[in-house]
Amino acid sequence: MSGNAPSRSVSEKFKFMKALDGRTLLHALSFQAPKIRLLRSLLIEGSPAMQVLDFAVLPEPEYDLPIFCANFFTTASLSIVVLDLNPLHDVVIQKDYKDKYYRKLLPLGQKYVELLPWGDKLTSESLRFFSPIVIWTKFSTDHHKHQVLYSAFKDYFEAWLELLEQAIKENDESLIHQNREAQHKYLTWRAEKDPGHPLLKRLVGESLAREVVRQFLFEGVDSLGVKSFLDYFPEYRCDDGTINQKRSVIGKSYGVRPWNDNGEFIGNDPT
Ligand code: BLA
Repeated sequence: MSGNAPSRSVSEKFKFMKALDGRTLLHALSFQAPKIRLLRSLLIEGSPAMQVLDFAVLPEPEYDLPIFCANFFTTASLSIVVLDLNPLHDVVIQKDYKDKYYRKLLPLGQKYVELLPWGDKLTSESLRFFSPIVIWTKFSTDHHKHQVLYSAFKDYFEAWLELLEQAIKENDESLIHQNREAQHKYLTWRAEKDPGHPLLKRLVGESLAREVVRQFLFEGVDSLGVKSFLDYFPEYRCDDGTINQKRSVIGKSYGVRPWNDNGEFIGNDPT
């Protein structure tokens, strides 16, 4: 590459990618806006009938807003879904944070509890990034369910946009720091352990997958903070100081929804 060629922006570089199979297409979009540090979406159109939407909106650190997260993986037979306003701060310990954002949204969560039921056991560590209204579901792919999911997506996104509109900028430096670090911890978790990584590696190869993950999907992981994965999640440290490659050190748990109708966590014991 010539020395004075303009460097391509991140979104340009990942805008359209063709997978190693020569057929699957990956399409990336990203935006910034007032109050929004990063809105990004990765759409994967594979064959036969494999589709992925990984859509997230990450606020500026001056706002303690939840992170909007829509994660849909579907094949001809199976759909795996996470749809949530992922809490920025702990909603089990920090009751004031939970009440601030989720108390009013509990009826919205209730609306989909039966239509999109709890998707059985999952990586236990994921639970701390989920809110009392999380939709975590797995189902045999069918058109009707996809319509319900689309309706849930619209409802959840509208609810999040309303929170965004009402959000007031924080001026206290120490609170802004806490927000920034919480977002960095979230990005650090997902950049290392997101369940989609193995498939992404198979599709585009290890090196491009790593770039997509660190520079696009979870952009900010290398700039918002200096702590490492093991600083945040020391339980993953192996004897030789490396990161345990297992996705979970606890294993899978929470076979039933661990939140009650009042949004209280009732799954203290991950078994
Ligand atoms: C599976 N994706 C899953 C599962 C969850 C999530 C909970 C079930 C497996 C498990 O228990 O871990 C999603 N987990 C999340 C999210 C958070 C979390 C959103 O902790 C947020 C904190 N998914 C993608 C992309 C691909 C993808 C880009 O986002 C593919 C390129 C695929 N997700 C994917 C696949 C599975 C999956 C293939 C099944 C893999 C498995 O169960 O091992």
